[in-house]
Amino acid sequence: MIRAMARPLASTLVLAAVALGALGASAQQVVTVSQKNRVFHPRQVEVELGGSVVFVNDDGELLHHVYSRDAGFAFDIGEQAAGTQVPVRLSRRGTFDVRCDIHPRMLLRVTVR
Ligand SMILES: [Cu+2]
Repeated sequence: MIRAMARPLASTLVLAAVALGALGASAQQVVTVSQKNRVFHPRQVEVELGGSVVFVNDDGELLHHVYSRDAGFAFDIGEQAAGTQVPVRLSRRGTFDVRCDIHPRMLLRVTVR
């Protein structure tokens, strides 16, 4: 009798854990920033702590190379081919600048709340 009941209970617990995991993932904010005509669109974004900025190269055949060297926020995704997307997760509050190593005029300001 005890054995017969243990199984459905275990299945229910597994389902609950999966549902919680899905909720946690959907709660994390994802902001898309496009790179087109050698400009970030938009040029300024706000993202919640733990969220991500997804950098999309929408620029025909142009390479881009997104990075930040601001203290505490430094990252470098390397050369990014047109048509690709690269997510960057934000794990610290503050404001920092993002630039392109190939096109020095490109500038994006990111604020993590
Ligand atoms: Cu660029």
